[in-house]
Amino acid sequence: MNPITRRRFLKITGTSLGAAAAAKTLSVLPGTAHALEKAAAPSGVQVIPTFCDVCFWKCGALAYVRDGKLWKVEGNPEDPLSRGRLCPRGTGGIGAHYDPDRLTSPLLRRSSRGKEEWVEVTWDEALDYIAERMQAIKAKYGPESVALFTHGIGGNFLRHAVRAYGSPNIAAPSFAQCRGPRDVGFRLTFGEDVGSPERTDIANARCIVLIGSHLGENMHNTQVQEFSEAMAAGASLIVVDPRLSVAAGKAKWYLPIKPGTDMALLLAWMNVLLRENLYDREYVAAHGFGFEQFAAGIVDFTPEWAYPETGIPPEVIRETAREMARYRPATLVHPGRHVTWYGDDAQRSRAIALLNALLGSWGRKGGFYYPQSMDVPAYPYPPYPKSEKGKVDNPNNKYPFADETLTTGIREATISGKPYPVKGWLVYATNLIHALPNEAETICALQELDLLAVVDVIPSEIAGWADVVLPESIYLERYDDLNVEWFRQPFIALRQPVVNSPHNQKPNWWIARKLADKLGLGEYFPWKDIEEYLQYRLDKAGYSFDELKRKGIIRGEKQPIYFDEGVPAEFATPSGKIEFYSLQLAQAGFDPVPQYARPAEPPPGYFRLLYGRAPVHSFSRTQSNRLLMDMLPENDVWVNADVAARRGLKSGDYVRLKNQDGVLSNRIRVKATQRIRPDCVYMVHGFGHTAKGLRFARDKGASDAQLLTRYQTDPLMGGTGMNVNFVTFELEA
Ligand SMILES: Nc1nc2c(c(=O)[nH]1)N[C@H]1C(S)=C(S)[C@@H](COP(=O)(O)OP(=O)(O)OC[C@H]3O[C@@H](n4cnc5c(=O)[nH]c(N)nc54)[C@H](O)[C@@H]3O)O[C@H]1N2
Ligand SMILES: Nc1nc2c(c(=O)[nH]1)N[C@H]1C(S)=C(S)[C@@H](COP(=O)(O)OP(=O)(O)OC[C@H]3O[C@@H](n4cnc5c(=O)[nH]c(N)nc54)[C@H](O)[C@@H]3O)O[C@H]1N2
Ligand code: SF4
Ligand SMILES: [Mo]
Repeated sequence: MNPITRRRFLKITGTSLGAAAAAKTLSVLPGTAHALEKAAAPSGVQVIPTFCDVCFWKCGALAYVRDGKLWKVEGNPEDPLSRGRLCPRGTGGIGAHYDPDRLTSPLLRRSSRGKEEWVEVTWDEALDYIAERMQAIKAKYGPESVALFTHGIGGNFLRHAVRAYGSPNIAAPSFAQCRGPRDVGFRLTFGEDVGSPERTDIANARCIVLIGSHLGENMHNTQVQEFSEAMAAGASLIVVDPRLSVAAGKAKWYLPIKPGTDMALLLAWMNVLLRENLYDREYVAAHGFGFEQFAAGIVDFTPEWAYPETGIPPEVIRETAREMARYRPATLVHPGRHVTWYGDDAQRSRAIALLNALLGSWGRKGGFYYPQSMDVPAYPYPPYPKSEKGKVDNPNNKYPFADETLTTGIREATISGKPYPVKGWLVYATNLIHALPNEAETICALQELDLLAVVDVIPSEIAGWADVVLPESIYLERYDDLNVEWFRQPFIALRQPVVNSPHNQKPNWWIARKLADKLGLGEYFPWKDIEEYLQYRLDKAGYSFDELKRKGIIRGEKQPIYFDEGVPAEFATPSGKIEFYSLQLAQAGFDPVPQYARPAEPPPGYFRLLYGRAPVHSFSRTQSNRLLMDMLPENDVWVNADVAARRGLKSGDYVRLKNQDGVLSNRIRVKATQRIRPDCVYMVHGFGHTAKGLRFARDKGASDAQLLTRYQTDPLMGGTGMNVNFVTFELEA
């Protein structure tokens, strides 16, 4: 959530400092026994609460240590996100601690970049190397010429160090390669985004619409738990996906849409809601802006018009629109999360926002709630130096609605040297080779650098290109910054060390602090260690660090989360209303009401490459984890059964995928199935590792990222639509 939203939020919910102080006596809800008392631990067993980091959901966990060794991790019953249960990846997280392929010591490159030949060095040597080069870059080009790529809460202290050093160029793939278009589309419409964890009231929804979001494979814990509760309570489910996902298997309506045509379906749905007068007229009248122009803008998009685009028959479009209207406002059209698909993604997300607005679901039970948070002041650091040059990623505001930094924009600037050169990359916990489309461009950018330093836990592909590799302690071995969560109910969560790091790994806060020292930026790290830092923040907020260490979670008082409960219906848009018509978009030269553009067809003999998640893996980060690999050791490529038969392929055969630019994948097993349309194929992201040091993960399955040589950039906000690549099969002997 952006700061303006946060301030507004504090105002409207009355969460002043006083209210926060009053809330702290309710740190554990009455009647809830303490988690650690419940977890009856046998003697010799220690139970330590922390939160998970196998993905970014941050579930509260209880880690068990037996005879000094990490034994198991379970959900912390006190935690509103996990509710006492972890997903399989969370449970398997201990595999990261025991991974024999872990980085064990700082490494310095001893031959040319990418050769993966190293010498082990001390932490001082490694950090001196980085600091010297950072100082040289600063002297020659200015501090902005060092960029930080980072993903997740573990990057907080390095982010702080890089800001202190003077660079504003800090980017995460979670914007331009993930949820950016969604957040922009929703903010343009409601003035706020949906956040993470998403403010979706799945538990109370009576009708759920999933457009691609494959909940159940996409294993964000709370959402999956709420989803199964809603289904058990009889919610009606509509799933739109070219592939019969796990969720689609439970749907009342499954719409096997032609990939890339969701905008046509969304427009037709809204058209039906208007024509049949099924939308929430009162809600729209009270909160809408520009409704007349919007209605005029979508008048031609009938179900008959949408049919040849989407392949969804008009009656199905009508019936599903009526189904949504039947349950409104408790109808949730899920906004999705990884929405960088076709390059028109912010507008598609805006159409999803508008559909929700017609159903009156924003701010209503069963739709989108207003999340709450506790007030924990930031640590009072000296102000950061002002950057004269500004950010490098989005010159001349080319993408006017990009409100976070673009990873791919930094990459572009690194290659072109414009608007100014970028000469150093610090990379923390993001495997840019797998996370960014067009690997060749990434490698081209790397060749321009005077410094590439990577902090990772395993010898990932991006670490393989580094000049210096820094081995981090895994999340079960370290403290991180506090998680002051925005959720249905406010809470603070602590990540704390459960076991020691097995070798010479160090936590990010230690690395950031030490590097800042070597850069002469010690004043920005006035605390002696992270415990002092955490203690300070909690003291200022009036909470007890000891209590948090014991429980892992401190919960605040529940507050109103719906308009009906007293949340004021205010919208931080220019008009102060829900913008059915967007003047901001019109002024910037974009469609003020979403419009449809037909996606390109695959060349003959080619299939659109789609990809997604498996419940037991996270991105490219878990294929070295023996416990998780035991459950899914390689990915396969889903091929429509008729297509497979025509091509002489059967399930279990190995093929290579060749994309439109001639790039050939690693070998991958065919899964011939009726569960996917004949015009596309599907694979799980994250496999097909190539790094030498990943002795176990290497060559298992194929990498989707390698095949994504093309991407379509979203003109509103710079997101990279990646579902625009096509592949064909090469048979394996
Ligand atoms: N287990 C697990 N869970 C995760 C993660 C993980 O790594 N592992 N990562 C988390 C993160 S950060 C994210 S962003 C989310 C991502 O998960 P989601 O937000 O659910 O998004 P995608 O991965 O894009 O969704 C892929 C689905 O979209 C379908 N699809 C592809 N093209 C189209 C199309 O044109 N139209 C429609 N309607 N559907 C299409 C695919 O068939 C597939 O079912 O998952 C989160 N949850
Ligand atoms: N082709 C393709 N590209 C995608 C996606 C896709 O589905 N397909 N999904 C997109 C989405 S939705 C997202 S959110 C991004 C995700 O992108 P990333 O967050 O970059 O995901 P990973 O590829 O898993 O890279 C994470 C890296 O962090 C390392 N790591 C893990 N734990 C730690 C730790 O505790 N400390 C440190 N220092 N390092 C650690 C891992 O070893 C790995 O090298 O990718 C995006 N890009
Ligand atoms: S959803 Fe799973 S992997 Fe993600 S934080 Fe929660 S338990 Fe960990
Ligand atoms: Mo993501």
